[in-house]
Amino acid sequence: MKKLILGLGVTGRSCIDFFTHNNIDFKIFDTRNKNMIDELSDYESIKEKMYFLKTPKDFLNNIDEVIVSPGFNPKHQLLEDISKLSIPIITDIDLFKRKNKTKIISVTGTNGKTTVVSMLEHALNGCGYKSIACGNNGKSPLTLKEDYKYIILELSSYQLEYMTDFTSYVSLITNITHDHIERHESFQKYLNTKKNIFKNSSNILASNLIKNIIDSSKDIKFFGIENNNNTCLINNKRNQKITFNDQVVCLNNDSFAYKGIHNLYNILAVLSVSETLDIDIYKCFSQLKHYKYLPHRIECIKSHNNTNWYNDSKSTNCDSTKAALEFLDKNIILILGGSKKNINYNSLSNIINEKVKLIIFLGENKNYIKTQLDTNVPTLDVADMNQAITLSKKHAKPYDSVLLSPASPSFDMYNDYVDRGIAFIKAVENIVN
Ligand code: UMA
Repeated sequence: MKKLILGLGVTGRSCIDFFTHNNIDFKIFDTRNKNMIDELSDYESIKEKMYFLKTPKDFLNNIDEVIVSPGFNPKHQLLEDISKLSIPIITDIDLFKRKNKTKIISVTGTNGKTTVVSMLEHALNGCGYKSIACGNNGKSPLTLKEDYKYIILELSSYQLEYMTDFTSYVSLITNITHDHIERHESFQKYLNTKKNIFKNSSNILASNLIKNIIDSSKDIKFFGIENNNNTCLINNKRNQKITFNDQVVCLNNDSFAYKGIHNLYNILAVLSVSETLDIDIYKCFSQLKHYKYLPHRIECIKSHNNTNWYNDSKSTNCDSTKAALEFLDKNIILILGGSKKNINYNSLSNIINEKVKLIIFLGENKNYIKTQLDTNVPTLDVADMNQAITLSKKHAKPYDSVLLSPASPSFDMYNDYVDRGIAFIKAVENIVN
């Protein structure tokens, strides 16, 4: 009997290494043409195990388990055939959990999950608990080589859709807003997939932002801000010792600046986990003081003639762009757009009217966004990043901000959001001086 791996990306490659190392027989299928796959030469020794584009007859004979990559199209005929034959479908995460019994902290959410797992990794290690963040942040847990006290798993809805083993010591949802509707078909289905994270979890934590949309019969402990009295909530309890203003959060005599209200929520998420793990909250807080934010998230990459240039390429939906606009002062030149996605851009109209002085549209969905936005803000269309930067420079006055926050994926022009962010940084370096 053999395993079948679907998809030859980060996940598929980690499965190949795992099976090879453990002497388990396998084959791989990827729907792309093999000419499109990078570094195929790395797999010369197993090329007879690899199949591309179409599967031969009787391909599923002798297959006892399928490991599917998160991005693999759930409607692909092969998955239907696999289900008809009742062959179990699992993920790299399930495979990992079979072999490794370390306590797991699972994190999901529409936005903020990579930041929360990296903040947790930073804080737990700083407090003396050896931990690592992996999963949707790009590191398959199957590649881990060392022992850890805690494994922090970032889980996307794509992974949660295919996973079978949800066991976690702590599971946490940062927030849930409209996203990935192409894949999940409706918000309700997307929400239900996200809620899988709570199955078989010893401690369930969630932001109070989603209190109204999740099942309160579950034993959920909420964290967040109670707006009516500006109090912080940690695991259902008001914590009067944590105070904050627009920029700074304090715990007794300790304080540090945070980057936008969405990051205050992320900080409270981390403090909730640390309390759940019985870690001293003061110690955890003082570790967070030294946390360095990840690139491509409201990252100030240049200040020139009193104009700040921000790279927020990670923004692939309206809520993250809204968070960036809320964080910055008025008079923003906003570079918006990318590849098409089924979201309603009208939710950005109010904040754009309040804060933005010019929208520069870049990307294939510019007309789609325009038909949905209800604003009187002037707009310009550009064909590439250099043009976007040249025009931003022309229109920027002292104390304005220029913000790349596309509220869209990047695949129309770039490999991913990192590639897009790097293109922005390079163009700013070349043009703004
Ligand atoms: N493939 C097919 N058929 C398909 C779709 C894909 O054969 O229908 C093949 C592709 O040709 C490619 C491989 O599958 O060879 C790619 O698989 P994949 O899309 O699952 O990508 P991986 O490289 O395995 O990366 C995945 C996650 N990608 C997606 O969920 C789309 C990565 O998240 C994650 O870091 C990685 O596993 C490790 O866990 C990326 C992401 O964009 C960063 N995630 C989305 C998000 O954060 O919004 C969900």
